[in-house]
Amino acid sequence: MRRTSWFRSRLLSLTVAVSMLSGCTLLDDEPPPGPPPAASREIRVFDFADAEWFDASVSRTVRLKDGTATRGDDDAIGPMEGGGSWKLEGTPQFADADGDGDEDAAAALRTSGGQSSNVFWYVWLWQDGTAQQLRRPIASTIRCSRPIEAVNAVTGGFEIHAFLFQFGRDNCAGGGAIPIVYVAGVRDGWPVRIRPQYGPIDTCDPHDLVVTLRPSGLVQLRVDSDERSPVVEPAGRYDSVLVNELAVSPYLTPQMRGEWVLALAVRGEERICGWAHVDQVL
Ligand SMILES: [Ca+2]
Repeated sequence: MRRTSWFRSRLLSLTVAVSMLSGCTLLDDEPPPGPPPAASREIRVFDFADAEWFDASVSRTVRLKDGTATRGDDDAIGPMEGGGSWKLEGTPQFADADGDGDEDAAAALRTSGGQSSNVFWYVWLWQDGTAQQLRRPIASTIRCSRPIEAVNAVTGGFEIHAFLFQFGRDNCAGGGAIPIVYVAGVRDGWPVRIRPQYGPIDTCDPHDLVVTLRPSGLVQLRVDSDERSPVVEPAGRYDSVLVNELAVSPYLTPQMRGEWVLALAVRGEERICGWAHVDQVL
């Protein structure tokens, strides 16, 4: 309190001095200093248990009622063979993830059935008076990976505590062993990692990205495997770019490898994670 009074008195005396010098009355023209307005909390009353969700784990839309949904085997293919069931998982968390002043939510959907046992966390943005789900998850766990430890609201987004599943190192019984912590936010409508380093939601695992490429031209890193997604940084030249073995496997056709690759770009001591178009790195 004492510091506040001191600060106010300093501000007042400074303002008076400036007014006297300039001959105008700043006190009348300037709004009083104070904290920014609190984020709107309207999303807290949104009913996630009775809403339409997009399940990215099986690429389906599902309508929850009282927090659950079931579907028979009518159109089941692949992982949902035998039908599936869905359930609102955990407790939604609230934070302003895109910085527009309105609180957004992170909420999770569990998918069960066939070979599926998935939990995906999604951001729901508060827009136009309602909550709108982003289709790309900010955290996900599937049958063989360990459960997500926690998703907590923090300043500017959601902090995820999870375990990294490493193909070839971890097995289905044990799940992932390496703990990872990151904060997810939203930029231009895309889920992104905002801490500890800005980039994709995906983890650039140095144990997985072991193939060194030396692209001669500019490489544009993006936060997702999509030309419309935000850039991680301006297109640049890198000492090298690390990708996984599948990205260069001679046993896969270009179609199977896809047009995008998760890459760890090396520039001196820096390591920048992002999605690169294969034409720029191969
Ligand atoms: Ca917001």
